[in-house]
Amino acid sequence: MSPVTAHMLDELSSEEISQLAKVVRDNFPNSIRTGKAVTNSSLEEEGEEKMMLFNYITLAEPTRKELSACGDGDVVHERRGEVMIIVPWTGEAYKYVIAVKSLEVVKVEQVKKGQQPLITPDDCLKAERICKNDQKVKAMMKERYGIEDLTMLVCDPWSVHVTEPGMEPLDWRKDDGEIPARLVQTFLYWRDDDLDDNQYAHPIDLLPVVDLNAGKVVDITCQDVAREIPMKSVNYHREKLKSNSYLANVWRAAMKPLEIVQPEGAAFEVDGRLVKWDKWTLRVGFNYREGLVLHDVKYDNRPILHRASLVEMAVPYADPNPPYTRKCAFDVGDYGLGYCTDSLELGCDCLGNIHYFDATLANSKGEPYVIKKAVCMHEEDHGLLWKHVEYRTGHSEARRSRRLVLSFIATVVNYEYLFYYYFQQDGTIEFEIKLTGELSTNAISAFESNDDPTHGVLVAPGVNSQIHQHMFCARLDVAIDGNENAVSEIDICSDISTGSCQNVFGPVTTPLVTELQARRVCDSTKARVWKISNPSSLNPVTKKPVSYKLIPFTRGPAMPTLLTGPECAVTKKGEFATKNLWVTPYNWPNERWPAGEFTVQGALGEGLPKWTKDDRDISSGELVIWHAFGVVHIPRPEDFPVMPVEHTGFSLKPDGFFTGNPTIDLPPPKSGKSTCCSTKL
Ligand SMILES: [Cu+2]
Repeated sequence: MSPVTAHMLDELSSEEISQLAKVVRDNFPNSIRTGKAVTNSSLEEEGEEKMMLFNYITLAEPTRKELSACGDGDVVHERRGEVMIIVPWTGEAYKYVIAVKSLEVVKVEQVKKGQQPLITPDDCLKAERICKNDQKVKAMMKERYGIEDLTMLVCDPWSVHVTEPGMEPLDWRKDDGEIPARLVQTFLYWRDDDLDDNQYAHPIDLLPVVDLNAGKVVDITCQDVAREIPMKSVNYHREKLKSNSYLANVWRAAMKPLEIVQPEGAAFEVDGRLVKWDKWTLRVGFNYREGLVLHDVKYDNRPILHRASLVEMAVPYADPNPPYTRKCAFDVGDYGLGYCTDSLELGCDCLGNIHYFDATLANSKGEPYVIKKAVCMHEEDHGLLWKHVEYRTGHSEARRSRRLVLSFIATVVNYEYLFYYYFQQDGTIEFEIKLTGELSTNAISAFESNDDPTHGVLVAPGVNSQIHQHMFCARLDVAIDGNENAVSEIDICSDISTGSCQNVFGPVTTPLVTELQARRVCDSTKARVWKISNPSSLNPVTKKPVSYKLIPFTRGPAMPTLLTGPECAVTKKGEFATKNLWVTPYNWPNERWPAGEFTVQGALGEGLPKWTKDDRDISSGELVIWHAFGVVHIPRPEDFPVMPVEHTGFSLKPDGFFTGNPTIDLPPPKSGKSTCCSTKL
């Protein structure tokens, strides 16, 4: 049974996950359960069991209305869980909604045939096993490269997306009655001598496509003439670095230690998933798809965000040479950031006085597992918050900025995404994404010169790293001082019509009142921001609605929206990333995923473009802000073998939310540990 103290937003416990899985097994129609097994599977020889696959088991979060009905949430209400299962031998998928306490099945719906739920960690491993066991892959590896033992073969599992328009054909749309294919394309790499060798230095010109439902390879693409596998080792693993002759005396001189010390412990309080720090309160959530979710974010008990998370990411690759026209990923919808979340390491990933939150997820057998230390929470010194010196008297007042950081890290195949929410004492919230990890490299295409790829950068001999984008989408259920919110666009413009000296410039405010009007892009020439205000709460000083502004991240150059052409399938699926701002009326749980619920092989035009077509009224009410942003990644040799972090993100900053500097009451700082090391005092 669920614990009596469970909050409606608490994720499912291990016990609850097991119970829900059992309910689904018990309720699953016998006719389907006893269906015939797939044939000709590469894995049959391996003796793999045919079984119903649990795609995810997660909390079905309540609506705002349901949540407010239970007051402060301490009262036990009937939480609900959501379970997605796949039946490989029919190609069907079913979504169950089940009451967590009574275990009553509230709803069952069959997913439209052919729509594919995301690729789970188990699916990724299975795709690699199928590929490595495939007779044709074995034959081609022998024929093309003289390799018979595939122990060192690495098969990176990439989602397959729509192949039209303008993309390399790949037929997964089976005729009626056939089992729909559930496809994973596998980019192949070689490891030189052992499992620690960096495979991305050894890309192989061979692209098998696996059908997970059929359990076999259904397509292999390669160039007419095999390229030699690049064999120069380029490593980052500490053991390999030690032994590699090209880095003799590997480690530079170690610097003196830099430790973060909080002698009296951290300043935050944690009660279950409820966090209190300085004037902030928030609730920590986590699920298989979004990873970290923030609920009920308040400053000084005034609401700011009802819910916030990262809900999608479009990663198109810009190589027109087949088969790379198919290379793109929607990392949130395709793989699930929660599923890809790493267990963090104290003193390495996280420095200082850390509180960790674990995450509980389900594997494809419906069994719970725990990602220990999935979310890190700590405090950071963030330089000065404010300062002034009265130069006549020499008196100085300064306050240091301390911020609360909540973060998690996802490894999506080759790449690492580091997600950080920062809460500052002045009411500012920042969201920063750091991008690192390994470039997804490829053998240079036969169409390219050997040493100068047109659509990528040579990062090692024979190793091409293609140009690509990472376009993210954050979903913000805003609640600025309450539920009644409105959005406007603020541009800073010159006004040469006023006065004769033409010295006038200032903000021009445009209310965003319908969905189509609210599809907006950044304009750094106008310092464009978007203001979210509460018309029913006036600031006593300005007599205007209290507000926060959404500021696109200013670190680094201004970044464009999605750069793929208007007819490209990636653009049609990732249309959310063709604008930086969308605003919709709150519609939970129907409107959660900006590129659609099913992104793998999914239809074009789903999500935000579809919802906003009706041009609904957004002049005021419960609103959702969708902010798309990202980076264009022109790989550098310096990004190989592992990439120093790139940054992107945005800020939410109070603008007329307070009557003055909210940190004026911060006591003067003192640090007993800071020392003067200068010899000339
Ligand atoms: Cu990149």
